[in-house]
Amino acid sequence: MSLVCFPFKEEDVSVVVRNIECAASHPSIAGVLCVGFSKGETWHAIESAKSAIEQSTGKSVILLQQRRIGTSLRGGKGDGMNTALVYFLDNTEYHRLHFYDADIVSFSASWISKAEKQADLDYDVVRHYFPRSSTDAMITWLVTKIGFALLWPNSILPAIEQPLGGELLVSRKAAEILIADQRVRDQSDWGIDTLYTFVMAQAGLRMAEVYVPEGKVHALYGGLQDLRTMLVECFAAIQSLRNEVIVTESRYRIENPRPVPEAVKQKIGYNIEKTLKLLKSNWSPRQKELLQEYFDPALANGMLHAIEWPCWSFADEEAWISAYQKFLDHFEKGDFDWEELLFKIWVARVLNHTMKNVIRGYDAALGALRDLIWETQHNAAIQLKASSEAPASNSAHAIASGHTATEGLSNGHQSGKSLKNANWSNIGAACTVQH
Ligand SMILES: Nc1nc2c(ncn2[C@@H]2O[C@H](COP(=O)(O)OP(=O)(O)O)[C@@H](O)[C@H]2O)c(=O)[nH]1
Ligand SMILES: [Mg+2]
Repeated sequence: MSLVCFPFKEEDVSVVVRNIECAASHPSIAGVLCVGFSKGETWHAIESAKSAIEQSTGKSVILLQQRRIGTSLRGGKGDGMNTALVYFLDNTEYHRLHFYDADIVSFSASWISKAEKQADLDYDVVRHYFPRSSTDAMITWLVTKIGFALLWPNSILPAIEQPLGGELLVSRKAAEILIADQRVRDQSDWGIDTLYTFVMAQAGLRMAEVYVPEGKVHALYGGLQDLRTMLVECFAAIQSLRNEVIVTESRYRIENPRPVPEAVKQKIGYNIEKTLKLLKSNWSPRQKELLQEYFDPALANGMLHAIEWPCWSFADEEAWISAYQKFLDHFEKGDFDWEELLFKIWVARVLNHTMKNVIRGYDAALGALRDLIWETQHNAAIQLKASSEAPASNSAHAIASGHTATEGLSNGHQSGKSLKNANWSNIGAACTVQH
């Protein structure tokens, strides 16, 4: 029998309670663990509903406040998920642990059944993946998947559809590996999903992805501004891993997707007008200096023009890959100016994607995102191959230092220019400023 965990902060209580009831009613589930950030309104609503659910289902509902497991980073969802791992490992009557976000309106028993059925084939990890709108998942595509493709192009990481997804099942073996890892315990913030996914791949765990055709309908953000903390923490998580190597192979299986529902295809995931203002906001003289010191002139000039007039065509795929490598080397989490630059350049990239790819239709937009990952992965793998075939002294350095393909790309010799030939449609012209 399995345990389901819902990590929660403050959510629509009727949705949360319904989800707890749904999980507790499932025949494979013996207990539902709710791990709260604090004892707020949602906590009290669960507390009030708990005994009625226990009586009607005959299952235990456990309500825990998250422990402070990490010590250096902000205490957030990572502490919540790690608190659940510790509880699961201490309570050996449960064989598997499922995680689901508490705010999912479309959650149903079939999500649990799908994961259980796949885990019966001895997968250590089963992840759910969903149809997404073409402007959704911009952190996943542009930060996590790009980072995985650049840094570990030969691993399974770039192939994982939704590496930041909070819906997954882990076996006891996977939970033990995760919690034994100091890097996981330390990642108490939004970076936790990156760390879980990375450590699973590095440990060579058997991983499967199952497709949920109805999609994940959940609480929406007001605009890209609300994603700033998540962006910074997810990027910093990748950056913290940049010198790691993956030598193991994982067994990996993915269920084919189905046609994407029309409602998902037509959804625009953020407010474009509100977002345009973000390019003009919070500039400091130091941000402009950093921009000019570290980034390609076309990108730097484009960002400076965007302060005066809304423009984004400079933030194309190639510019993003090149900037990403600069951030990998120089970004400093906690430094406001670096965080603002990452955020604003990402905003410009999201706008560019929207205006260049999304307007050509859903399939073209998703195609452009997939091509970007594929080309980035391919180029990084070529670099890695070249460095391993280089004369002994060079390759010895690459291996001994644990460096990966991006070193070759970012140390000035290639500077992202090897990506020039990538098969990205280059529709955007240089930014022009109109008054
Ligand atoms: N325990 C705990 N749960 C959190 C925390 N932050 C977010 N959550 C929960 O994690 C899940 C995912 O968060 P959400 O804001 O919906 O992220 P998104 O779906 O990626 O936009 C939801 O159930 C949140 O209530 C936290 O600091 N601690
Ligand atoms: Mg959500």
